[in-house]
Amino acid sequence: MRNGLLALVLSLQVAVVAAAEPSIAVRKDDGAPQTFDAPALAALPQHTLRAEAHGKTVECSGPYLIDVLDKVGAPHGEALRGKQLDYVARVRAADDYRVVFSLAELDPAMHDAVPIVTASCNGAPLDAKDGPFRVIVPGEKRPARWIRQERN
Ligand SMILES: Nc1nc2c(c(=O)[nH]1)N[C@H]1C(S)=C(S)[C@@H](COP(=O)(O)O)O[C@H]1N2
Ligand SMILES: [Mo]
Repeated sequence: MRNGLLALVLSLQVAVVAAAEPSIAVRKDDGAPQTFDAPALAALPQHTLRAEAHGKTVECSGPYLIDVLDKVGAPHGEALRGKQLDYVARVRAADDYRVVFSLAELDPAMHDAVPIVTASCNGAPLDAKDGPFRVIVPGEKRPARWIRQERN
């Protein structure tokens, strides 16, 4: 546990290894990381959402972030209740930018519009600045948690 206030830390690390297929690594607490490349993410149920950033609407598709976290045992739906409501997902990008989501705001059974992990917006793959993967967060007034892969 990295933070004494938290019963569980779920960490989604976005990382690109030069010689390998781009993938994201997801880890629950200090468990073993599980990696997802583009085909693995595409194999999960896909959702398309429209969201606004800097006054422009984008349409992006991909799995719900919670469905990726489900693969390492994150509770959602009926299982997300009581003591689980302080569980968080930490997301880290290659530039070490970090954001946090509570599981409750990732779960479509709890929240109206929930974040996806996308590899393509407006019908095109993300470019090198934003991609290969980006979390799109509907309903945010600033896209500060639209965490993208970036190399500064
Ligand atoms: N990896 C990473 N993601 C990030 C950031 C960052 O510095 N690094 N900045 C955030 C902030 S504060 C904003 S406003 C948006 C900016 O996205 P844009 O470059 O597509 O406008 O990306 C967010 N995602
Ligand atoms: Mo920002």
